[in-house]
Amino acid sequence: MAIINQATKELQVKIVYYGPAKSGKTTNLEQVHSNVQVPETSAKGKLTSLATSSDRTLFFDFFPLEAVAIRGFKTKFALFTVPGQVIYNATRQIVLRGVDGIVFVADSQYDKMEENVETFKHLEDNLKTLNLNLADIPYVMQYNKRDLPDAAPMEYMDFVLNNREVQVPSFEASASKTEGVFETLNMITRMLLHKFLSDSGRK
Ligand SMILES: Nc1nc2c(ncn2[C@@H]2O[C@H](COP(=O)(O)OP(=O)(O)O)[C@@H](O)[C@H]2O)c(=O)[nH]1
Ligand SMILES: [Mg+2]
Repeated sequence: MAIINQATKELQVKIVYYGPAKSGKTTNLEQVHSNVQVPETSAKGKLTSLATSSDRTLFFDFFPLEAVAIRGFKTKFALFTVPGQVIYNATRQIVLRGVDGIVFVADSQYDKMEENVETFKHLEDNLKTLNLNLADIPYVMQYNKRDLPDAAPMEYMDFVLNNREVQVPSFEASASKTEGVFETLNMITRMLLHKFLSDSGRK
């Protein structure tokens, strides 16, 4: 769950962008990093690359412009991406540790559908290894690369990837043009804040 820093009165919320290789996860982070509005008084974290260049995990954190205070704690968001290739599965598991919310970035092209499905299955398996259950974690779907001519219809994407008991919000995006990037991020942050508010209300 979210990390609470009593000294600075901050609540750090971890969001992981997960998906197959080359679906646009890094592009999402880069776009958020260059376009996000943060209060003048707070610094935006540097977009940082962890580990080696072939096994890259990217992250940065920021306070949103309207930093929401939950019980006196300012909320800070930390965004992570995972390396796409299956050979880096150990890294993907490490990145998922302590995750609060997930953005699943799928590639909309027809010939990427199988890879999307497999990667989603891996996500569920990796969460299980960490004793986490996807059903308990807020997540949204982002169908990226809508600008490409062989993008499958949104209904088809939802049918293939978002067909569980509870359908989650899904967004179309062309991340390289910033389209859909903030719509996706706003929804997952809203869902997380809602969850923390109702969790803290219950205690
Ligand atoms: N046409 C198109 N290309 C994109 C889009 N988003 C990302 N890309 C490209 O897809 C490639 C892989 O993107 P990247 O963000 O590195 O994918 P990652 O492996 O998921 O991190 C790069 O060449 C991006 O420029 C998009 O919406 N449309
Ligand atoms: Mg990447």
